Amino acid sequence: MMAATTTCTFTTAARHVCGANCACARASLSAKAFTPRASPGRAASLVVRAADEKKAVCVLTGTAGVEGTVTFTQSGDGPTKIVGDISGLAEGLHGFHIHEFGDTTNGCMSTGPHFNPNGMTHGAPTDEIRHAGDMGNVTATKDGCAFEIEDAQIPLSGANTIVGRACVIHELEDDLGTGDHSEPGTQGKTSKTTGNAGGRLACGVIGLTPN
Ligand SMILES: [Cu+2]
Ligand SMILES: [Zn+2]
Repeated sequence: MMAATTTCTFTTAARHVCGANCACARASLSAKAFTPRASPGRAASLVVRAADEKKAVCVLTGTAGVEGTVTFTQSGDGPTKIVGDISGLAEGLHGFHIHEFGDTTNGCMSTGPHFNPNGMTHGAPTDEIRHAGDMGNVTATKDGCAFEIEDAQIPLSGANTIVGRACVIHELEDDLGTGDHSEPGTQGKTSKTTGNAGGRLACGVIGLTPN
């Protein structure tokens, strides 16, 4: 068995460090995508695997000078891999979520709340109780914000697909549901619904893209 997959393993974490060694994971992904056919006998299974890989992209734009691109890749029913690159952010942690609607008619506000098909409260991506759309925080440095996330609750097909929904990058750190929830309301303290992540700096609709 050719094992080109185990040198880098990325799992969902509460915080995703941007600008870290992301090239390693990209190399791993590329190696997987372009694994040469080892023998005629392996060819059939490789073809099936390629056909079962789905890919989507979200181009983030906003009014705050923040922009970026996020790609989503899923093989079969496996976890979805996210590779993001966002510019224009202040240094520090920023909440990153999948929101319910792919509607940007009123900018990022019309993308609605966090994608929450299971009726949960807001949490960290590693929590059992969380919105499906809770991707935690990404970290911006002076060099920008490049990140990798892997998550099992954001499929690219089926009843809970995120295709046609939106990704949103926020002004502030997401408190992951552990902060102040004393003032429910759009301008209040709403840790259990928003993570108090502040304004929506940029967003985009998640759409299918060729493999
Ligand atoms: Cu959000
Ligand atoms: Zn949430």
